[in-house]
Amino acid sequence: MARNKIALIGSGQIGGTLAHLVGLKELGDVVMFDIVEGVPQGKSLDIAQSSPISGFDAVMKGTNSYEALDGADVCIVTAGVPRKPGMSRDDLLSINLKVMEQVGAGIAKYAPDAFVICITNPLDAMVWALQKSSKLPAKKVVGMAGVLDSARFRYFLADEFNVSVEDVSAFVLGGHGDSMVPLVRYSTVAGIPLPDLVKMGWTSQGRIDEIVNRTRNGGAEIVNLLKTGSAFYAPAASAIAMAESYLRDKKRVLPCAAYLSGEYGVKDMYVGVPVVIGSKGVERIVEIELSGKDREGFDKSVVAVQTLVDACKKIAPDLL
Ligand code: A3D
Repeated sequence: MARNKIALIGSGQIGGTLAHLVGLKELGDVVMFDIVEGVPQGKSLDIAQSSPISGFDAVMKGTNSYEALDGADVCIVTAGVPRKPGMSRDDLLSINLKVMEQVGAGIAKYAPDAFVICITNPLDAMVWALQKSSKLPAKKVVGMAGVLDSARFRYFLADEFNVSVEDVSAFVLGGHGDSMVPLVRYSTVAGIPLPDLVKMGWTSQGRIDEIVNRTRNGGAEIVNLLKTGSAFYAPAASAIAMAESYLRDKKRVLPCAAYLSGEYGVKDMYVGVPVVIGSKGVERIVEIELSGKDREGFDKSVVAVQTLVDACKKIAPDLL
């Protein structure tokens, strides 16, 4: 059986980590693309040279030409500029919107059957722009954010309870960033919801609130520590989980920025919701009932995404 082809558009911090993970997990051959000459070529050669030691077989190719994307099964897009300290994800909007238009055209021409995962920030608006500019079916274009946000939540909870991360599941909805909505009552340790763990004396409501806040600011915490860029190991691992679910038809239920056409009362927008990812792309949108504070938080988050999408429409009216 021929190997899958995975195109990484953007070969920076996340792109390089993605290529390494694709190799280690033997998901397929890799094409690394970037506008900077030498970077995708150098990183792919370096990773290829690690393959005899790590024990994987994969073609690793670096390129500055969209042609090399030809026939890719999965495209993971990180092209653009990351946040610097003091810069919000929204400041990135106009720069990265232009990048999405170029990348969308390249994917449309050379990889129209691919499953496309967008990581570039501001995520919910960029994935929308990427789908519009590539014109690929909406179920084949998703944004990575929820897997990362929920992984952060899971990690902090596992640390709090001193239990394995494997036994903690977490549920995060809404847009990526400060408006994300971690759903405490759907987050569990071995199936026990967090409010029950508070009743059992494992932790206090105050500590849960602190962890929720830390999760919301998870990206900024790392930006402030690194000073020269944003998180890349966990974002890359998150996108790989999504790509793997598609390529291996695992049908995992993962929180992703998905195109909504009426679900959750939202139309023509990408918002973070749980979806089933299988060989057809987004095979199902899981619509849970929201009430009270959760609904309020979700609606607020939708308004934040809408503002960004409206700004995109203003800058690039031809995207519609
Ligand atoms: P970085 O290491 O700067 O890599 C970006 C790469 O994109 C660089 O190598 C650039 O040369 C390249 N690039 C710029 N313009 C183009 C273009 N027009 N075509 C092709 N390549 C181009 O950044 P990074 O890898 O750390 O982050 C990539 C993106 O992911 C940024 O927008 C981040 O803000 C975003 N990000 C999102 C999350 C989410 O959870 C959604 C988390 C972390 C980072």
